[in-house]
Parts: sequence; C-alpha cells; structure tokens
Amino acid sequence: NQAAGSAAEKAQDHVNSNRLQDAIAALAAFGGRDDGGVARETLTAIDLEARRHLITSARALGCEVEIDDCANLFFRRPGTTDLPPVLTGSHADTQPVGGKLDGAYGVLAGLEVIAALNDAGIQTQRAIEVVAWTNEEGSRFGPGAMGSSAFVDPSRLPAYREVKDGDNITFGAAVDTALQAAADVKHRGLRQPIASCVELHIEQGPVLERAHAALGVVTGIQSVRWYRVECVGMAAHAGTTPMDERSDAMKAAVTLAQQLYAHAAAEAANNLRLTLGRWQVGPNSVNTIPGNVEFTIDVRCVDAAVLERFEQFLTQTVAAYQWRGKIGFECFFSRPPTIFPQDMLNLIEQACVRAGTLAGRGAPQHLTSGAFHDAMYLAEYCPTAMIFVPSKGGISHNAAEETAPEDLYLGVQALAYTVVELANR
Ligand code: HGY
Ligand code: MN
Ligand code: MN
Ligand code: MN
Repeated sequence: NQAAGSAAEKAQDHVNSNRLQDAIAALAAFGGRDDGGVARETLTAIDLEARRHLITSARALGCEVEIDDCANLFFRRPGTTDLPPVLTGSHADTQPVGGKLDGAYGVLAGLEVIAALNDAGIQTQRAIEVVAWTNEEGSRFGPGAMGSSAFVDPSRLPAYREVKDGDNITFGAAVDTALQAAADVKHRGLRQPIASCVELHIEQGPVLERAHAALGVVTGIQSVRWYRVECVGMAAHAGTTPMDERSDAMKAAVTLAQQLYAHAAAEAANNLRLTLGRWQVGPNSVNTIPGNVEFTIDVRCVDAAVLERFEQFLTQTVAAYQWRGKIGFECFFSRPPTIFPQDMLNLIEQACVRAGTLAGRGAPQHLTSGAFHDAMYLAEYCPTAMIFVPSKGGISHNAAEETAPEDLYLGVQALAYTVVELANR
C-alpha cells in the first residue's frame, strides 16, 4: 500500500507543534484554574462553552459537525468515498480538578491531524471523524464513559439519563440542555458505522517516563469496578451516648475501609489498585455521631479474577461486621479487561517507530493502560487501538498534569500516520 504510506508520511510531516500548543492552551482556558489545572466537568455550563469552541474550531477547518442522542460531538472531514469513516478523538470533560491534557489532548490531536491534512492537500478514501465523547470521567455522573458506552449500545442510554449528580440534576436533563445549546448542529443517532478507531491519550502513569520512551503502543486496558457502599447507623449525641451503645456509621465505614486496604495489600503481587475516593457523611457535624456514611470504591486489576476475589472479600467482610446498623453496597460500573487487536498494534508500532526515529528517540514501549478510556467500548465495536505519550512524574487527575511539548507533538505525528493509513484501506 505504498501510495497510502506516502500520504501517511506526508500527513505526519505536516503536523504543526505550535498550532497544537495554541489549541491546547485555548481549550484549557475553559475552566482554567490559577494552579494551571482545569475544572470542566461534563455538561456543566463551562463544558458547553468549550464544546461551542470546538464546534467553531472544527468548522474553521472545513469539518461538518454532528451531535448524537448522548450529546457526543463528531467533527467530520469527508473522504472521497462513502465508506464508513475512521474515528479518532477522545473526551473534553475533566475531573473536578483535572489537567489540561486528559482527554482534551486526544480531541485536539484529531483536529490537528485534520489541519495537517488540509495543509498537505491530502484527500483520504474514508472520511475522518474526530469525536468528543460525553462524560468519560464519570465524576459528576457515574459511571464513566457514558457517551462511548451508549454509542456502542444505545439500550444503555435510558438508565444513564436517570443518573443524578450532587445537585439532583439528571444526566438526561444535562444532555437535553447540551442538545439545545447545539441546535445549529446536525443531529444523528447513536451507533453509526465506523471502520476503525484510534485514541491518542496521555499515559497518566509513570511507565513511559521510567522507560525513557516517547511513545506507547497500548496493548489493552485493565479491568475496573466501581462500588457505592452505604453504612446506616443512627445519629446521636457525641457527648451523652456511651461508646458501647452507639450505631456509629463512621466506625463501621472506617473499619471496613481498613479491611479493604489490607486485602489490597495482600493482593499487591497482582497489582490490585484500590481507591476510596468520595465520602459523604450525614449529618456531618462535629458533635453528632454519624448516622450515615457513604463512600465509593474504585478497584482495578489487569487480572479480572482478582476483582472477582475482591468482590467476594467485600461481601464476606460486610456480612461479618457485627453492629446494630446495616451496611449495603452496589456495583455501578464494571468493565472486563480490553485487549486491542494485533493488526492494529502492528500499525500503531509502525507509526510510532517512524515518528520516534525521525525525532532521534528510541523505540515505542508496549504497555497496558492503567486508566480506562472510551476505546474500551469502541474495541467491542470495531478494530480499535490507542497511542500514549508520557506523563511527567506519572501525574494525572491533578492540576500538575504535564507532558513535554516534544512528546505531545510526536504523539500527534504517530496519530496522523495511523489515521491516514486506516482511511486509505
Ligand atoms: O478513571 C479513569 O481511568 C479515566 O481516566 N477516567
Ligand atoms: Mn481520559
Ligand atoms: Mn481521566
Ligand atoms: Mn478516555
């Protein structure tokens, strides 16, 4: 496929680092924080402003823009045929305190590839679509990756629409507001034909940096489960209630939490990762014994059997806890491990080797993603793969998230090569 190779190489060589940096800075302004981080949770007013900015930017590149029933945004560069498009992109929503690259980099990289194709005067057989998925983070509305999940399986959307955020706003109402704000954008259904998908993302961990690798060929994504645990005791007076007569929900929650951390430590050899990230205490008063404590569990592992073992331990430990109150839990997010197909890995490898070699950097590093991504759902639907660039200090989901401009540039070069190769197959 020599002709495509040269188009892919030409596209790679037209990626513009300064234009990419400007695009990253412009998007980061939406929800930008004094500490350099970004606060732009999904479908908030600031997220809608950022979406409008992306629509304007994509139209300036000659793209057609479409939006679907889950408010996923698609920026399309037509091809010379009507064959199903190649999809790239990522998510534009952030954690409550996130960085300016998580998700945003993949969306802007897709737009930079389109700008490079325009500069190079390249036409591809297949259209190229850049997507900005709705609610990848799952922090405002759980679970995560709702947009890509509903795209692949529309039957999931009704239940997602019922999910409420901390202010009792439903995801459905937030989606409808986003659709109204994009009334000038062509509407389309979910689950459209896609030939293949490539997502470029920062690693968000320390592997590439420690390996001194500029680029990562992502072989898969580890499994993940989210649980909500609720301890229901009885609120009572902190001063008058004897210790042996309390139904202290905080004591129950803290005891259970310690046991879960001990289990995680026992599973360290399997690299089980446990996070108890969000706690809500009722009535949350200095001098009232907590009557109600709810906390979340985020547990991950490359080996799904380890998560099964975790759930058994959680069930047994909850059942064994003796007190007057009760403890309940529910799993509200569960994804098996994702494995990307070998032929896609080979293409990503080829793209990374060329970009890395031209820059005098070493070979790309193969790794499993510790973070989940929208690509985990797309992998169920079409040939899918991911490219990583390093994260400084392995830090992410933190205002200090950072990647060297040179590495961000190489990542987009590898993406350009991959997308053009796929769009000419
Ligand atoms: O949590 C995750 O893995 C993703 O970054 N939202
Ligand atoms: Mn992300
Ligand atoms: Mn994230
Ligand atoms: Mn993602």
